[in-house]
Amino acid sequence: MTMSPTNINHNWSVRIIQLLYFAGVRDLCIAPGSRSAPLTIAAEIFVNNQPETQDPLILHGHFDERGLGFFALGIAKAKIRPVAVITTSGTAVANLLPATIEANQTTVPLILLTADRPEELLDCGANQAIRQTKLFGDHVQSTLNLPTPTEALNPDDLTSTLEPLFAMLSQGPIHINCPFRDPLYPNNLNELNQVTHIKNPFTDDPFTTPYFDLDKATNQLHSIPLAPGLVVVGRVNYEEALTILDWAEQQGHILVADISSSLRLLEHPCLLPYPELMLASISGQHWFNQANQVIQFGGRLVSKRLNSWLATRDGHFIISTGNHYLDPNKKAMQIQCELKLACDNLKHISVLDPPPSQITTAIEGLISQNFSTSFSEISANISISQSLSENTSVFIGNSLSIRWMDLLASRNNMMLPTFTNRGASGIDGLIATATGINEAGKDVLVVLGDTSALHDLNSLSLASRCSTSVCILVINNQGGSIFNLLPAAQYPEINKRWFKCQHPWSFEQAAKMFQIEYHHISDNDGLKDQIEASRKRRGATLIECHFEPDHATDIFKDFMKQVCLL
Ligand SMILES: Cc1ncc(C[n+]2csc(CCOP(=O)(O)OP(=O)(O)O)c2C)c(N)n1
Ligand SMILES: [Mg+2]
Repeated sequence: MTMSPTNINHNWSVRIIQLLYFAGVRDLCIAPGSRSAPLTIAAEIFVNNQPETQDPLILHGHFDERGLGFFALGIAKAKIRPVAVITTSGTAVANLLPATIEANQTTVPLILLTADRPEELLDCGANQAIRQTKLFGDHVQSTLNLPTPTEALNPDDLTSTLEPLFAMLSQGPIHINCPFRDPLYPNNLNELNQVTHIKNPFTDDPFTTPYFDLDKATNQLHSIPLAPGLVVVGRVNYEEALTILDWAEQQGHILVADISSSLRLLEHPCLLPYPELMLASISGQHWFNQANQVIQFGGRLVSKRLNSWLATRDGHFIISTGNHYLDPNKKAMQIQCELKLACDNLKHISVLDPPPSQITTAIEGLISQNFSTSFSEISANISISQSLSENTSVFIGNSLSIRWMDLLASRNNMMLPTFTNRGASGIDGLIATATGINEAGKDVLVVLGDTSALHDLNSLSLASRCSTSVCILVINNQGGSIFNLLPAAQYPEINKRWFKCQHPWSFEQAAKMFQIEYHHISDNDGLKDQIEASRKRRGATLIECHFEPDHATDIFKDFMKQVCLL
């Protein structure tokens, strides 16, 4: 019996969705479009037919593929599991590139399902038909161009085609290009075949397939010398951060934690307070310099000072789950393995005793002297770090906020999942990423600059539908003030126009457009109160603080002169 053309596309698409589910996908993000209609309809039908007892697949929609890609990235980071995205053909696909780059740099498992015209409609002037398979270049682990489904192709064969691709997810995103021939829509949903439930055809969970050489990693870990050293923690996920802290507690080791590690904001005897300020001070530097070797978990340290210091050490070992090399100084030996395995095999190393507590007291004294009375961009970031509460995930935007937080954030008695987009350090997609993080069920507090917020304005529509609290803090210094700390500052007029892109705008009307609660705040206590109030409210709140463009960077330079003398 011949199958109707809509059912050929439908059976193929249902099987793709089923295999995604067996690969561990529980969140599927969908952007609108006709070419992807078979996948979208199959996803909807799959979801409507899933047994109540099963861990459900959840569908998320958004009109903008660029924001949707970042939203998916946020979900994958927060849930620590693969997330799939469906787009139509053409430039819709290209809009996934920024989020894909970030995912690939930081080994986040995204699955890009891009619908396409069949081969016979490419390079012949057909509408919305572009060459898609090379669009992601080196920024995906692999691209697969599926055949256009026909009656001759058996959906069962998709298992062996997709399994090796899914096995690459532990290292980052994969791209599956899905051509479909018309008709793309059934005349009636009832004409589509029922979903036939299948058993999981994968022998292993593809996402957890071992991706490193166990013997090699174990030997490398044991070869790390005993010498007195330091342990630095860079970007690791929350579960990995817990494992490392647990190990440090058992071994009595002190950790130097980067802001992207989820450990920097925690007050704990195993965590060095204010690592970067410590390293900037004379007495702190003296302490750091006693360490000959450094073991680093995860990579991409925010602190340039720490990176420069690492270049001066005799031994530097980076332990990372990913296969990207992570030492900008190009000196470190990198060991690829699970961080838990590393902790289990690092019982032999010796680490410096913590520095004298007077250094911390002196640093805290300077912070309080400089930033506790007046309201500045820096004091606002400190107030934010003091207003965090249980059940919150923190997402810190690139540019100055992440630097203020890394340098100056107060410590709390809670360990909060902390996220950043430091793979490629883009200022794009930050609101979308934060709303994706919110899908893991915790409240989210995101702090970002005004230019970054302008970049991702339409993602406020994603924020407007969040069911738990999302507090979006926009530090509006009228442009990209980071350039005040860069050589561009030597030419004030050029800096203002071409680097900072100074502007007069405020976000009140944007919040209104997306029906988001808005507050303009101009003092530290007001900021703390409003963060607290936003937590009690469900949904999104946009809090904006205005500052003069050059104020924070000027007072910061003065402050650092005082720190250096400690
Ligand atoms: C997508 C992208 N474009 C450009 C840049 C370069 N860049 C880095 S920081 C920055 C300015 C950010 O301004 P804002 O968000 O207002 O933060 P502030 O510097 O004021 O803290 C720019 C343009 C980038 N990192 N990513
Ligand atoms: Mg700014």
